[in-house]
Amino acid sequence: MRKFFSPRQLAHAPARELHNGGFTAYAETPARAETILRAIGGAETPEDRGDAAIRAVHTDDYLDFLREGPARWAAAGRPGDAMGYVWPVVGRRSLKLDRIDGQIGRYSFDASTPLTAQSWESAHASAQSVLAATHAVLDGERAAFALCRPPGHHAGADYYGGYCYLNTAAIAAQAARDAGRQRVAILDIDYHHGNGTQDIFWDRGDVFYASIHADPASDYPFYWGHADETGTGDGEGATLNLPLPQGSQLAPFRRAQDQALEAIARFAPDLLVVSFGADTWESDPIAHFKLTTDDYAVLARDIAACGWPSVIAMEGGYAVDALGANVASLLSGF
Ligand code: OKP
Ligand code: ZN
Repeated sequence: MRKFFSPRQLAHAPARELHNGGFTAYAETPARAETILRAIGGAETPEDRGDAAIRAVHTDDYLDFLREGPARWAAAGRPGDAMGYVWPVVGRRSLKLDRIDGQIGRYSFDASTPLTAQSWESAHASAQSVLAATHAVLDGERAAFALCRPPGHHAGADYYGGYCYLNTAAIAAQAARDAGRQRVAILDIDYHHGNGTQDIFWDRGDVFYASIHADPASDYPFYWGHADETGTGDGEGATLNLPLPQGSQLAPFRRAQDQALEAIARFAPDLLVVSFGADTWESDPIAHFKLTTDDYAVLARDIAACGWPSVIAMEGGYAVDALGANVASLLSGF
């Protein structure tokens, strides 16, 4: 299988995050990518295809903010990484404010995702990796892997959060649409609900979004991912949320994935994007499912058996010592 990763994806390295009321070391580290890279025997560096496919998903003003926010933060005399502390209550106007703190609130949704001077470079490179994998599949590969880091599925068209800045799965799906594939499905098997991906395709019938994740009644991101969220307008019925309780092992996870795959089969996609998080692993430090390393090969075989050309985009997974083996197990199943 072809695999893609750019060394530029290592530059982004926030120092710390707000976690349960205190500051802790940032969980989404460059070491995650390095350990995956070692376990899968390296990856091709993607060519830089520029911004067009990113602009097909994200708004221009949001991308300007990702690039220019860190300099505005420094110009305000602030040390370290840009971090927000005030957000517009849902329903407030999306005002174009000059103050850096107001802008952070406007373009993000949580306090666990700092913006650094390197975030744009790494997020842009992460998008190039998923675009390279997508084009490999469009050109005939059965499956390709993008070692996306920073991850993407929490980022919306105009917001970042959950360690995500550019929505790589959405960029892949939209690139496939723009290359003439009529129907694209996204299967999100990260521990957390992919709220950004859901929002981006919420009112569209051409991209199906199915997610298996921890019940948002108990887990981040809380405000998305409930079973009654099914899309709207042309997208009514094209979103499928399958929340599971903390502690879930392979059996219930596999049943939920079968349900998702059956729904995707009815949708009949021309291409599948898999948002893969290994934070479903039994000892992940920030998550609470109970999958084993071998389980990822089982899940991957079930997906591969459906026969859809597949782009696999890396999302979460924070047990760095086990991460390489977990990703290698998943890829072995394809
Ligand atoms: C990103 B991905 C809980 C803080 C939650 C954000 C989690 C982002 C997960 N105290 N931090 O879906 O793996
Ligand atoms: Zn996650």
